[in-house]
Amino acid sequence: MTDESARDRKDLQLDQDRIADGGEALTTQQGVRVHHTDDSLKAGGRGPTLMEDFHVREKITHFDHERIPERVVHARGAGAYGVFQPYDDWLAEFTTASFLTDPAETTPVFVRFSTVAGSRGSADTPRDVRGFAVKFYTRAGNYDLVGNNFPVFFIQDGAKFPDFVHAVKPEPRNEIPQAASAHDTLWDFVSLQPETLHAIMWLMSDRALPRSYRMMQGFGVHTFRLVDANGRGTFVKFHWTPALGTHSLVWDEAQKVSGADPDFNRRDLWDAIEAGDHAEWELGVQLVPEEDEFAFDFDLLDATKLIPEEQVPVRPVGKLVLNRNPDNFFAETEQIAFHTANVVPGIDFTNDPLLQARNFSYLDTQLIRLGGPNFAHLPVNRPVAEVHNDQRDGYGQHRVHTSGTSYNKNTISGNDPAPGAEGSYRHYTEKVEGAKIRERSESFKDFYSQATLFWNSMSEVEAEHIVAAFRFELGKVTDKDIRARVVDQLRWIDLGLAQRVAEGVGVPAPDQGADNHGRTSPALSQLTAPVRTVATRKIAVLAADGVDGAGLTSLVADLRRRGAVAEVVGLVDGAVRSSSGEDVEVDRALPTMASVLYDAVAVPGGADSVAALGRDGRAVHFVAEAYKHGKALAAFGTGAELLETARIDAEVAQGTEPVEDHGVVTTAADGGELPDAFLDAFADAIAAHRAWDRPTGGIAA
Ligand code: HDD
Repeated sequence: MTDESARDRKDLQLDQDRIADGGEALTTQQGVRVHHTDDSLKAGGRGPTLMEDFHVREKITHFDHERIPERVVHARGAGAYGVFQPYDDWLAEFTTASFLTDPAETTPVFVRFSTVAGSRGSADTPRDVRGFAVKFYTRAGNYDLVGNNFPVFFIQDGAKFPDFVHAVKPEPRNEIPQAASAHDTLWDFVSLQPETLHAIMWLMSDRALPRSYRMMQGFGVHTFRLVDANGRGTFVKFHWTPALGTHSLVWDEAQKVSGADPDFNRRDLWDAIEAGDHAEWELGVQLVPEEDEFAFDFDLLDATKLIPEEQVPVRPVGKLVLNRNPDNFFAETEQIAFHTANVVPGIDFTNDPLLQARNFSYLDTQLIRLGGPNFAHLPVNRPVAEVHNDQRDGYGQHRVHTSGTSYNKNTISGNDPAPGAEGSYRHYTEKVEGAKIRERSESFKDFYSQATLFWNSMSEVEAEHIVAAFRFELGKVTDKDIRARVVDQLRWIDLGLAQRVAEGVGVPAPDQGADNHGRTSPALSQLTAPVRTVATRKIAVLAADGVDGAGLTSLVADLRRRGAVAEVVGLVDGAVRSSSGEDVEVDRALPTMASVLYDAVAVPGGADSVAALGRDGRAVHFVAEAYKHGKALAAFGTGAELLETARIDAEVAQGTEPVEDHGVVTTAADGGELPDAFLDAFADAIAAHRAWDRPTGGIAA
C-alpha cells in the first residue's frame, strides 16, 4: 500500500522502526563504517586472528545469539497484517468495545496462523489443530483473540495442559515423530482422558488438514463475556467464517505436500496477499443471556463443548481482511506475543478453568521467549493506544522516561499518569462463593454426547475420512493395549465407529456401546453448505511442444478472468512451441511441482504435446494423482488421450458438446475459442472443491 491515506495507524507507527538499508555504508552496531568484512584481522596473511578485531567479533557474537526459544506449542506459523471493521452497531447493546460496534472505526490487526505440535521448522500440513490468533490494535488498547480452527479443546482444565502437550509432542526418548499425533504417548493419554474425545474427533476429521489458512474457520473456543455500559454481562462465543469457504486436503495429499512444499500454507497466504487476493473472514457471535447460563445440557464453562449453531445462531458482526505481508518474519511473526488476558473494556472472561490457566500462561511464556518484561515495546506488540505507567527498567527497556517519579500516587509529577480516566477497564462484577477445592465440576463430566453429535453430523465421505484417520493413527501405535483402550472409548461415541476402527487396527471389535442419541448439527459438516468459488484456486495446465496454443491461451485467460491462478506447467522450463509455431511461456517446470500443489489440472490438445506428456511418467502420474485426490480435471481436443494413458475411468466427449463425469470435463473441440459450456463446467468442478464420488478406487484419503 503506497497511498498514505490508505495506510492504517499500525502501519504508520511501524515506520519508526523500519530500516531500509538502501545504498547505505556497512557499519558496526556502533555506527562505525566497516572497511572490509570478508577476512578477519590477522597477524600476517597466514597468521592467527587478533582479539582487537572488534568488527568480526561483534559480527560472530551477534550471530551466536540470533535464536530465541521457539514457542512451546504453535512454534510453526505464518502471519499477516490487516484490518477489522464492524458492519453496523447492533452489538452496542451488549458491549462497550467500540471496535466491535462502530462501523466507522477500522482497527488494524495482526493475525498469526500456526500448527500446534511441530517445531518451528516443521511442515505446514500435518494432521493437527491450527492456531488462529488475532491481535486487534484498538484505540482502547490491544485485544487478543487467541483461537483455533476447532471450536473445542482437548482438555477442560489448564492444569492438564502440560500433560496433554507432553503426550502429543514427539516421544521424549528420541524426539520422534516430528509434528505428528500418530504415536503411543498421545493415544495412551487419550485412552485415559476421555474429555479429549470430542476434540480428537475434530482432529481425526478433515478439519485438521486445511487446504489453506484462508479456507478455515476460526473460533475463540471459550465462552467469553461481553459487558455493556451498565456492567451487564452476556456470554459470547466468537466465530470466524472464511469468505472462500472451509476446505480441506485429503490425508494422502497432505502427507505428500509435506515433501513437495513444506511451506504450503505459509506460501499460500503470502502469495495470495502479494497478488492482492486479500484473505477475508466474517466475525460472528453466539450470544447467551446470563439468565440462560444453565439452559444447556452441558456447561458453558467447559471448553470441550460447543453451542450448536442450530440452537444459538451465529450473528454477523464485521469483516476481517488480511492485506499486508510482514516486512520481516522474525521481527513480526516470530516476536508477536499474544495473551488471552489482553482485553479491552467491554470484553471480559468467564470462570472457564482452561481460560483462567491461559490467562497465567501466555504472559509467563513471553517472559522466557522474549527475554524479559519489555516485550510490549517490540514494534509488532506495541499498541497504537498511548501507553503511560510507572513500570520501569528491565532487559531491553526501550523507553526513556523523563518523569521524576515512577510511583503512584505522587505530588512531584502532578500524580501523572493517573488511574481512573474515562474509558478505564473495569472488571465485570461477579459474585463468587465456594469452598476451596481441587475437583472437576460434575457439570463437566459428559465426555461423549458432543463427540457423538459431531460424528452424526458428518457426511458419508467425512465419516470415512475419520475412520481412515483413526486407523492410520492407531496403526502407528506400537502398544496394542493402547489401541484397544482407544477403541473401547470410541464405543461410547458410536458403536459402529468403534467397530470400523477396530477392524482396521487388529484389535477385537466391541459388540456393545452407548445408544447413539441420534442428534445432528448440520453446521458441523464442511460439506453441507460449501462456498463455491474458483477465486484463488490453483490450476496446472500441462503442455509440451506441439500444444494447441490457441486453446491453451483461451483456457488460461478464462480461468484468470474468473479469479483463479492458472499456471502453464511444462516438461522443462522456458517456453513450449505451439502447433502453430508460437512460443507459449512456461510458468513452472514439471520436476519442480507436483499435482498435490494444485486444485485442478487441465490438459490442452495438440497431438505432439499429448504424446510427449504421455511418454513422461511424471506427467502421467500428475494427472492420475489429481484424479485420485478428487480434483477437477479438464481436457480438450486430443488432451483426453492423456487421461486414458493415466487410466482415468471417465466418460469423455466425442464431439464439441462438453461431457462432465465426476469432475472430469472434456470436449473434443480444439483450436481457437473453447466452448463456454466447457469452460463453465470446468469452473463449476473446481468450485466444488472435490468430486467425492469417483467410481474407481475412491479417493485416496
Ligand atoms: Fe495456547 C500459544 C491457542 C490452550 C498455553 N495457544 C497459543 C497460540 C494459539 C493458542 C493460537 C499461538 C499464538 C501465536 O501465534 O503466537 N491455546 C489456544 C487455544 C486454547 C489454548 C485456542 C484452548 C482453548 N494454551 C492453552 C492452555 C495453555 C496454553 C490451556 C496453558 C495452560 N499457548 C500456551 C502458551 C503459548 C500458546 C504456552 C505458546 C507460545 C505462546 O503461548 O505465546 O502460553
